[in-house]
Amino acid sequence: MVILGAGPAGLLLGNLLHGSGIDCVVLERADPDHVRTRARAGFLAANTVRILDRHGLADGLQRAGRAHSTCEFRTEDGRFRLDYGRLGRGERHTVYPQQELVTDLLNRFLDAGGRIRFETEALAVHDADSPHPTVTAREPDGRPTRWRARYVAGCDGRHGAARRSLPPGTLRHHHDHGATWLGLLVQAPPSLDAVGYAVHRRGFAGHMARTAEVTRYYLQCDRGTPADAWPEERIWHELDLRMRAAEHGPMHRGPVLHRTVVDLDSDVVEPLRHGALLLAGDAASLLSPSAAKGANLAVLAAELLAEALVDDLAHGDPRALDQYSRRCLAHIWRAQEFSHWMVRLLHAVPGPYGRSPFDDSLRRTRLESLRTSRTHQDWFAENYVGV
Ligand code: RFL
Repeated sequence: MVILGAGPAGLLLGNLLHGSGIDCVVLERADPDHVRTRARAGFLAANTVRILDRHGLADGLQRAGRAHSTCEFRTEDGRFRLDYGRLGRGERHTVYPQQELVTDLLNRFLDAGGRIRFETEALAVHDADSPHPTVTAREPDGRPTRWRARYVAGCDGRHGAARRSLPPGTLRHHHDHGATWLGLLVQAPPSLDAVGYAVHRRGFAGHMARTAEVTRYYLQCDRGTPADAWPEERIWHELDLRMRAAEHGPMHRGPVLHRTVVDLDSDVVEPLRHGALLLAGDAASLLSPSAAKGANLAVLAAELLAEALVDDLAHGDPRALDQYSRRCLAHIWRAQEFSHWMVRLLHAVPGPYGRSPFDDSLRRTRLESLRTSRTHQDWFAENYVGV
């Protein structure tokens, strides 16, 4: 078994397969330091925690993760909070930075004797329609190599080799939400004890705790804005205005540690299996970060895929593998639907004729319904934490 990519999907899959006695190797383009320090997600769904716990991989997040169950919306009509831990299914998030989770999974894999080749870039998957697929790769010294396997798991993200190797005619749904976020990691404690979503005519602003000392902020910006375009004074000015700091309290300032620009788009590959090539995580589907689902879906897919591969390879039962794509896509589309709804709740995305007062009024009405309707709040909570 060859696994492409050592993100949450590839490393969980590697741990589960190795733990079941399936011979596997992980090929990872980056070096170990980069893999262990890449800051991205932070909100783990209850189901993600259950999956990791079920396989004895939740020690770190149980030790250092923090339960989280409140979000706050700030709009032109005031602010309101939803204690989503008491709504819907009563589930919470666990805040645990993705790089910590990846480090835990990597350490566990290596301690158990798992094989991983860092700085080895997969170039293409060949003969996926045969029982003897191969992966061509480039070794750290630039030498080409070829890996043989019974199956190849494409967990190498959106721009990886798995996606490039899909047969012509594969369906790829793509949706550009039209909005762009400047993502910031700031060396400062969280400014509020909730996820903050600010809907403002200057654009969206978001606040998400990461640790007691580090906070993630998002600011909607124009498409094409370079990550370093805004000086720090402008960032704090925009955050203060959009989060309405004058009314609701100041933002805790600190140095900006990291910046990234994210165009909000979504895509889904269908199906997720092409003979011996199976896709999971961002390679299968990319979500806008509006609802914090990507890492959670990656974990869910890795468990589904691991169970199906063990059935096939260890017990000769191919049924779960045959159903993998259909089962995984059901979760993916549900997450896509909710993320899409969140994007429309939080943004005034200019259409071809500029800002639309009609869309603005719909958005305001949607927020008002969320503020006042218990039924709507239950639906929100179930989807917000669920994957
Ligand atoms: P990853 O984590 O991208 O890992 C893929 C790995 O594959 C390697 N790779 C290759 N290796 C070999 N050969 C090649 N040709 C290769 N090409 C790539 C890469 O180096 C990498 O190590 O994918 P995976 O495992 O599918 O996990 C997906 C998640 O990382 C992603 O969905 C989330 O980070 C998305 N996301 C969030 N998800 C959440 O659930 N909650 C959040 O709060 C959240 N916040 C975010 C996010 C993503 C963000 N960005 C950067 C788009 C915040 C941001 C800013």
